[in-house]
Amino acid sequence: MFTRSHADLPVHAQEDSGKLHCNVFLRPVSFDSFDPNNPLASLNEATVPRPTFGGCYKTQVEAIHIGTEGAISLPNDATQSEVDQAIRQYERALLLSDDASTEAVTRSPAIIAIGYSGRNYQGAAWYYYDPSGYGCTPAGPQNFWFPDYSAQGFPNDDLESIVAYAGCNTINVYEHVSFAGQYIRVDNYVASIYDPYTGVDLNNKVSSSIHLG
Ligand SMILES: [Ca+2]
Ligand SMILES: [Ca+2]
Repeated sequence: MFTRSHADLPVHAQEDSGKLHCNVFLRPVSFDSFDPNNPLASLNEATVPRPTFGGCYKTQVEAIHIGTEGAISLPNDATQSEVDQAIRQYERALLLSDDASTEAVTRSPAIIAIGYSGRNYQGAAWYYYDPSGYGCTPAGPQNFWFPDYSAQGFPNDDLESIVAYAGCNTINVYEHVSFAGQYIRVDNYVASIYDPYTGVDLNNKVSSSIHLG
């Protein structure tokens, strides 16, 4: 599904610094039952922890290298397709090692999603991580919450496409911060944040998201 490179990107406001690739580390939340229409009502705890902003970089290779603490390293000229394959191969290798061993291992942060400012996986990219390294795999926490895209320099009202990784294959994206307003459920990936069945269009409107296994 990734056929274009970042070499021919349109000019975007985020490009002023030339750093188009930003890392953000999310935290899981404990909840009883998930109601996508009112997620906050299902929480055991009163507040959702704030994500940690990990900084922005000039290339996807650099952002992922630093975000995964060197676990995923690619040549600087790696294509978007090669990056996608490398992330999925690394996930599979970790799952196989889980099956082969019951010993706890120290993991690097796992990419659970990549969001893009443009449609069709183009533009500025934001890399969402689980710091524990398990994501929504069987041994992982199964859910991650991002309550406010406008906080900590993260681009608000800009998301237009998104890809899920590490078993966090359901992404609920919300129109407003704190999981309010209209939402769209994304399964695995979507090239445009638009639901043809309901007519809901959240392109350039998303302000919070929940990532579920
Ligand atoms: Ca956008
Ligand atoms: Ca919004």
